[in-house]
Amino acid sequence: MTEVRYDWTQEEISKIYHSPLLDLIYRAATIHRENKDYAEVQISSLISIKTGGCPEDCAYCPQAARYSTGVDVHALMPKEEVIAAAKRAKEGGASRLCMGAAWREVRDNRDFDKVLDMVTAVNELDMEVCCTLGMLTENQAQRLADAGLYAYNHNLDTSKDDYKRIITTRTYDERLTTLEHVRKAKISVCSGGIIGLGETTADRISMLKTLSNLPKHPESVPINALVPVKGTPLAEQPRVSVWDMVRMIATTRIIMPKTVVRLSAGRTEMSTVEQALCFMAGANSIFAGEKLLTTPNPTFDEDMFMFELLGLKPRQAFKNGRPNEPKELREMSINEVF
Ligand code: SAM
Ligand code: DTB
Ligand code: SF4
Repeated sequence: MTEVRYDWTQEEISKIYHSPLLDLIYRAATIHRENKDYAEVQISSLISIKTGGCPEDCAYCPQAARYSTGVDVHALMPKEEVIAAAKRAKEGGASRLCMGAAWREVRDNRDFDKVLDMVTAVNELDMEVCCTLGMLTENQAQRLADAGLYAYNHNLDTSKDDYKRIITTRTYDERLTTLEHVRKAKISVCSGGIIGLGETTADRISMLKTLSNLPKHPESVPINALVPVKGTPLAEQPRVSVWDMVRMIATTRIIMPKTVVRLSAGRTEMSTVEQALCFMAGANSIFAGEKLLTTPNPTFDEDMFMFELLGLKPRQAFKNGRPNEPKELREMSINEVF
């Protein structure tokens, strides 16, 4: 069994990232097969429950109010619409629903009460519920856990040094503090980043170092390729090469062997062959459904065709136990992925 380490150094990760590509893929694939049912891919579906008008200045984001991106601003979606979308996602094969809100942070108001209600309702559909709502206090994380939240997504996006170039309205440490609050509430942690922001490879490696040096590895790490959106400061960024995506996924798989690695934004630009390489390199999760939050994504049908072709199968919900199980049981199961 592969040893799980929490003390990876920049030099060690860099050596892995820069190793000859086929050696890198082979090593990642070997670890993947030692640790998991490698043919099983978790399908998560995204729904934007509150869109646009965000006060933050994240340079990549079409939902930041300060950029003219053509994204329509929507208030919080009614619960019935969320449930209908969750049912469609489940029919499409998704075992997890991730609800995203264009908020800087959660406020203790009626909208948060409504989100808690949505969490409970989607949980009752036998789906793993995930939220990505911005920063959380310890108490808010606990309230989400009590409502039945399974996972929380909160990305680091890039390295600590590069952060100020991408976002000035919050700090890296604030991001890490929210991850601590999520961990403390025994919610599964989902945290990763974006490549193609104009970062250096050292920044990518540094972000992976931060994630792999956390007291526990995140249960999922999404690797997004930037979707350049007109109107954002990063609109003219060139698309990332698939080789960079493969290197990033393989390195993540090697240093966090038990983590679910999600091939996230950017799949519409990738061929089936390119995505197959990412699965070979250790990716075992995708976002499915024709939209991410505001940008396009392959349809469920296209993905099912790809799964069939590659011999992949969707992972069932709650393989690691349920959030409402007795606390001790949940503590045991939450980091024993697969
Ligand atoms: N507002 C919350 C937050 O920032 O945590 C939740 C929603 S936010 C849109 C979730 C994540 O989407 C970001 O952290 C970022 O990693 C990703 N994202 C946003 N725009 C993107 C883009 N254009 N391309 C790739 N990923 C993007
Ligand atoms: C993540 O890492 N990627 C997703 C999800 N977590 C919330 C979001 C991707 C957003 C891409 C741009 C958009 O559709 O607005
Ligand atoms: Fe707001 Fe999140 Fe977009 Fe940043 S990434 S502008 S916090 S919605």
